[in-house]
Amino acid sequence: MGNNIWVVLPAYNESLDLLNLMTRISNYAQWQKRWHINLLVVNDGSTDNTSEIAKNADVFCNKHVLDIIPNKGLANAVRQGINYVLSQPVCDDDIIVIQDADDTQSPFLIDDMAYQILKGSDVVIASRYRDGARILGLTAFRKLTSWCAGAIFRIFTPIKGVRDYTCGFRAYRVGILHKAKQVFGEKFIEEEGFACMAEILLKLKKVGAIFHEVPMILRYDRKQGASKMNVGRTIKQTLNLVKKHAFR
Ligand SMILES: Nc1nc2c(ncn2[C@@H]2O[C@H](COP(=O)(O)OP(=O)(O)O)[C@@H](O)[C@H]2O)c(=O)[nH]1
Ligand SMILES: [Mg+2]
Repeated sequence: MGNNIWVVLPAYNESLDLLNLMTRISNYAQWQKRWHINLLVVNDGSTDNTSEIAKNADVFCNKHVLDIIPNKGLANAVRQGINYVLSQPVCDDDIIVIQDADDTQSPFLIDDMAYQILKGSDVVIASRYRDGARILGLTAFRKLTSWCAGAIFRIFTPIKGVRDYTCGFRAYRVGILHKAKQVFGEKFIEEEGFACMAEILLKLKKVGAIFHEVPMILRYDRKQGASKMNVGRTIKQTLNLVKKHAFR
């Protein structure tokens, strides 16, 4: 049985929201009794004081800060974050949670996600498209683009148990990530930018992962900083990814 949860936060210029989130993760770590919580902030060449905030934050769990200089994008940060955790003394039943650093997703949901992993899932997604989910404060345009992306993936690259292909808040069993690294090596995450989120699911499907979703309340209204997503580029990357993987 695993005892460790590693919460990985890819962070690029998140000085306005990071401390609030780290405090909530600390509260979660203090409240729960089941897991040993480790927090890894992957500061991706931020030009604000994200790195200092991460280093100075006083939290009720083990804390690591990885500085990448200069900024290389979300996919690289996720790749390096996963590699960092896999190089630590972890076992296959430990869990890696990746979530946005913008304080829009509650860390207390980690409890439900980890429980689903204990029950046998390899990947658990905090989903915007399950009963009980809510999206607060996101523009209609962003809601529409996310929904369309989901519809395209469901039609062309369906994965059993998955409705939300693009949300970054997920829990992964360490064993399934090890397996994907064995099979794909450095090609596990090839896409750049936000498209890597869907790519990770498609690659994990190929190594036989079991997927599950729990409903998430997305509190975009809490976000103080600007979104880092370039919508036009993400749409282009998404369509390319679907083309590569469709009907395989
Ligand atoms: N490491 C890294 N993280 C990034 C980059 N761009 C965005 N992110 C992070 O990816 C996550 C998602 O970005 P976010 O602005 O929350 O997107 P949105 O919530 O979809 O508007 C956040 O944790 C960002 O800090 C980047 O260039 N590098
Ligand atoms: Mg976000």
